[in-house]
Amino acid sequence: MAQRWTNDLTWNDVTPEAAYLNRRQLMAGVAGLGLAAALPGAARAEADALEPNTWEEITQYNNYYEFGTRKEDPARYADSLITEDWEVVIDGMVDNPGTYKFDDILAKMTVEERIYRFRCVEAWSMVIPWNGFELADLLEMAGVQDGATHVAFQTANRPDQMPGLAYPVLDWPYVEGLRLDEAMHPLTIMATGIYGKPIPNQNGAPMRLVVPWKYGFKSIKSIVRISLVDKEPPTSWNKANGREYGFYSNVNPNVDHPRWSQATERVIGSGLFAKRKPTLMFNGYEEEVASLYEGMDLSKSY
Ligand SMILES: Nc1nc2c(c(=O)[nH]1)N[C@H]1C(S)=C(S)[C@@H](COP(=O)(O)O)O[C@H]1N2
Ligand SMILES: [Mo]
Repeated sequence: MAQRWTNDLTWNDVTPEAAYLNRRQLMAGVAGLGLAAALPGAARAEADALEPNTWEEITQYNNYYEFGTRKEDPARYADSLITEDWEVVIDGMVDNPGTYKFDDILAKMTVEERIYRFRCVEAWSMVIPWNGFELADLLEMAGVQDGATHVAFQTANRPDQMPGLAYPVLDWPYVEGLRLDEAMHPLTIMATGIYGKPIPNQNGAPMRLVVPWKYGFKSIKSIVRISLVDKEPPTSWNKANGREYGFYSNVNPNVDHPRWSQATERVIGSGLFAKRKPTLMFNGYEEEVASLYEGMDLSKSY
């Protein structure tokens, strides 16, 4: 008698990985055009060896306090954020200030896949296959003026769509900042997708910053304003607790958080008895970014 077999997998189970493979093939195809080659050499070779987390891990375990402080809250509540007709204000020390439609920005930018390590200050980590464009390209479009030294970013502030804003966990809206040379670095991207699909709301749709050598909280989500300024801008976590969260927040296994060690990290998806691995200096991007901090005392400029 023929053995009965029921398939308990649906296309939902396989689509993200399938899309990912197609994306990889696509990238292999465009490498000759120089798009994939844009990623600095060592980081690019490295990315090929990284094993990304699953779609489920990346989209069900999130920090996005505008939707609640539990890891499962953003996946549950962030659908209420309306991302259609999204606009981004670019202002401050730029030649072309204005309100830009997200769709118009995206049409002008070169979107690439970037597989990056992602290390939260809470000492967990993932590997995420982002799609996005270099922030430098957007800043060049805006025309950065002489004298600008930093870039300030702001998240949407919509109490009707973001239930977490009812709680004074942070001084809303969420704000972040980078030094201009950090913002212009080729590893710094604006992510608009994951696994070749549009970035889900819980991960910061329609456009969020990704700075892979810094703790995750620097990677501000759902950006509505980008301002070129001439001094270090205030940042949400630094305002909340300056002793625990500095402006730089570069991943550094030698500088512990006042309440826990940063020497190792819990690898998300490695099971109940989660595997820990050693945290790497600048999250493994030392070769690319260490020169930005030459001469700085990293225990003081944390
Ligand atoms: N606006 C906003 N951006 C945010 C946060 C947030 O609460 N609000 N959390 C940060 C933190 S602490 C981390 S670790 C990452 C998490 O990104 P992910 O959910 O895509 O993994 O988003 C960062 N960006
Ligand atoms: Mo984080």
